[in-house]
Amino acid sequence: MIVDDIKITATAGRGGNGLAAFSRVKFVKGPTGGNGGNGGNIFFEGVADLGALRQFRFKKNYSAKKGGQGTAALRDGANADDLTLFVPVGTVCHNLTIKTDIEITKIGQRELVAKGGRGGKGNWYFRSSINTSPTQFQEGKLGDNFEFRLELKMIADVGFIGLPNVGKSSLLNELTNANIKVANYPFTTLEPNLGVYYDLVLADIPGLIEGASTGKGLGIKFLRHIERTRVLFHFVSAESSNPLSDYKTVRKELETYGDMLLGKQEYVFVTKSDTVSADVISKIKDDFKIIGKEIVAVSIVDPESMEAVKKILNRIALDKKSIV
Ligand SMILES: Nc1nc2c(ncn2[C@@H]2O[C@H](COP(=O)(O)OP(=O)(O)O)[C@@H](O)[C@H]2O)c(=O)[nH]1
Ligand SMILES: [Mg+2]
Repeated sequence: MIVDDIKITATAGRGGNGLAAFSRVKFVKGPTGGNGGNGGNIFFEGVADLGALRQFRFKKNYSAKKGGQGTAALRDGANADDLTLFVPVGTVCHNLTIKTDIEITKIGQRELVAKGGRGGKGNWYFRSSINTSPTQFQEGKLGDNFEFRLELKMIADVGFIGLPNVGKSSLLNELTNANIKVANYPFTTLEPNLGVYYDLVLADIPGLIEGASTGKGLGIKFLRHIERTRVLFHFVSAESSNPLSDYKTVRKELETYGDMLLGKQEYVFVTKSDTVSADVISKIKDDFKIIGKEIVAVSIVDPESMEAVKKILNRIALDKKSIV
């Protein structure tokens, strides 16, 4: 299971206290209390592992260590080690406490998200010509304590959308080694599945039904995974009594989610083309002419149509290279 939405708290380390101490050596009077070390910071760092949020399922509270206490003989406490939490590339880190968002988009991207408290000054720091024996010292400051919501928005290149049972998962299986459960009933795909086809990441989004935007079926929460996808493959089944109306149903749900999905480049895949006659396929293609998009008849048991799909994917891969 991919964990894609989870809350954690991050508490950076407290600074170490400064020390009030005096030299005990004869004739060498004066303050010798060192400063406290700084508390550990907390960082988020991007990794390729899409399952990385799983680690937060059971352990929800993360704390960095406290800075070392200042010691006598003017020795400062050690700065505490920083704590790094690894999150998948594509994670939006919402700081719920101070209402800011940071997005991790690259592997190795490292963001300071909770700053450790500063160490307190020891009494040596407070000496002056008028106060040669200060007893003053500071306590270490508290580190940041924030609550985060970590939301994974996968960065797929192509999103597979359509009603349930139209062959999305089957095609993904056929193209990649994703090996997803495929069955002839709605909602076998209960979470988005990802497959990799050469340089492209393909996301199979669980079937949308009429009313998904109002919470029917699996709802539309999975659509966030294709917010940043450039291309959509919109699947309609050749077996349907009215593929065009199926298409419109799904478009309506996309519209409710937000305009950003409607504007994407879209191919219409008329799937399971092996189950109907060539006449039916050309009638469906005619019906779809009014939407002005590329229509492709697809069947996973027809190698020729699979080649056509691969050609489209290769074209998308080339476009991707020219954009990056
Ligand atoms: N005859 C035929 N059946 C297919 C084809 N693609 C998928 N199916 C079947 O259609 C059903 C639903 O497929 P699935 O991939 O689970 O659909 P999804 O819900 O859109 O992911 C399964 O029983 C598949 O075996 C195809 O090209 N031809
Ligand atoms: Mg499926």
